[in-house]
Amino acid sequence: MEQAVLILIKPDGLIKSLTGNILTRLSETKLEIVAAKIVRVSRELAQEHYKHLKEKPFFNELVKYLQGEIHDRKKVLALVYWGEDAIKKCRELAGATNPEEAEPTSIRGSYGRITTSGVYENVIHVSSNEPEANREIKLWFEPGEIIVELYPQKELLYKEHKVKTWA
Ligand code: 3AN
Repeated sequence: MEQAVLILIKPDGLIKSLTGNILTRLSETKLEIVAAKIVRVSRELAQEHYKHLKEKPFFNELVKYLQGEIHDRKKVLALVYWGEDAIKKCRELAGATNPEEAEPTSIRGSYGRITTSGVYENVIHVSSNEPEANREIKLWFEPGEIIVELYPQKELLYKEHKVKTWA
């Protein structure tokens, strides 16, 4: 079954210069990249992304981590991969959530760690299932930023809507 998955290379992945390694590993899946961008993550976006973990004791630290406040690297690389069994393939490569339990050759097993504050710094986010992938992709990307039509779209006509353009 063809499906889409959201991948985030988190601030620890970026500060450790792991982007190239991670993209090379992901290319083993033969999936297609259909969207990619660098994002400065707002508190609102991070909270919405991790809303299923709102009640966890590590929630605030996790939000700060995704915003890059822990690594002083305030950005993430967001990508959408698309193709056959995309979620399963990417999650296998990523490895378990806890980097110490992750298979040693997986991305998290190779590069993740547990900080003294207890948050798992696991370098990469991969959507956990199809409904979550759909929710997350719509949260991180606008329709025009994805080169295929993954979801139904609608057109709105905005009047006196301020947009930025090159000067
Ligand atoms: P995954 O990212 O593998 O889908 P989630 O969504 O349960 O796992 O967790 C999101 C993030 O929250 C993880 N990537 C990790 O950084 C952090 N996290 C999850 N569980 C824990 C935990 N028990 N202790 C500390 N941090 C955690």
